[in-house]
Amino acid sequence: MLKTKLGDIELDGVFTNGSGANDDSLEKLLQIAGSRAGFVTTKTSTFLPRAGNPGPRFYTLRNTTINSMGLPNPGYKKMAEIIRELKTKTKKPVFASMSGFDAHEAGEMAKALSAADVLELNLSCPNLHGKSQIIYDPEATDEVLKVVKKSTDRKIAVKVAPFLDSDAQLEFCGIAKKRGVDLIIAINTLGNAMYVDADREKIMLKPKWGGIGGEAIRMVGWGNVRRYYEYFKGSIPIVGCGGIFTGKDAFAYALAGASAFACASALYTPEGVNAFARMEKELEEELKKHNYSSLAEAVGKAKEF
Ligand code: RRO
Repeated sequence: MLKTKLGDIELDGVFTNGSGANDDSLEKLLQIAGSRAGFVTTKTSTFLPRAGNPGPRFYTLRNTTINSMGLPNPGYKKMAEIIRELKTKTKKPVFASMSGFDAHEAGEMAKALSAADVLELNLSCPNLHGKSQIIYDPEATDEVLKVVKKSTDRKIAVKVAPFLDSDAQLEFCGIAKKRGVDLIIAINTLGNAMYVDADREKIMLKPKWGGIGGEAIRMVGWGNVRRYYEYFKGSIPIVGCGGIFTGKDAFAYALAGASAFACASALYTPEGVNAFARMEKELEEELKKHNYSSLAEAVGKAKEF
């Protein structure tokens, strides 16, 4: 059984569900809470309920996923009710993923969602076309963080997009530091992707473009995590996300600098939440094989040439 710490949050279990993987109802969240997940993350909620995009909107191809869900969720008021109910049934920390479309919405939502232990600001949904991802807009990011920080006494995590440009990532790091972000969840899916089926001569998602997750983005995940690790030097803990299917994948994320791990694509399999127990066992074996006596000891230890 592995334990970890994210700042002063102690976790019995080092994995969580990456927001979006079957986590929009009390029933699904309870299933995650009943597994070896160390904490539970909700589907991102918005100010108003949303049906999301028309389908088909999700595919798994080998170990890669593409989605254009479009933020289907019951709205933040209902999500706050679900979280309150969930908190009566589990002792595991609950992360409320949220996405306000502007700073005012975010502030209102943050108050209600403070029923959770941590507010996870999703500044990186790739599927809201006609609206730039907040994370890619430094001024908007700064404003949202300022307002949310004022509206809650909870810890604040930011779910970040894959940065394909290191200087843009470093600019975000400066804002996160200035605004007192407590945790980084890296990375969300890689947007602007498309699945074209050559045999059918067809774009397979109804909304055409979507975000890819899973194996295809794992190296981007490692690279982004490492950059946060080097910038924050351990002062802001990192949850690694992107293509984690095995304990060995998680071990590599730890070596890059992550202290816990979020899985999304891996949960869209018949194994479901049982994947957490399997990966935990595999990760324990990796740590032992490489002579680490705890996960904390391995964090950031990837050797360099
Ligand atoms: O619901 C979605 O379309 C979605 C979200 Br909110 C997100 O953060 N990442 C993603 O790949 N899909």
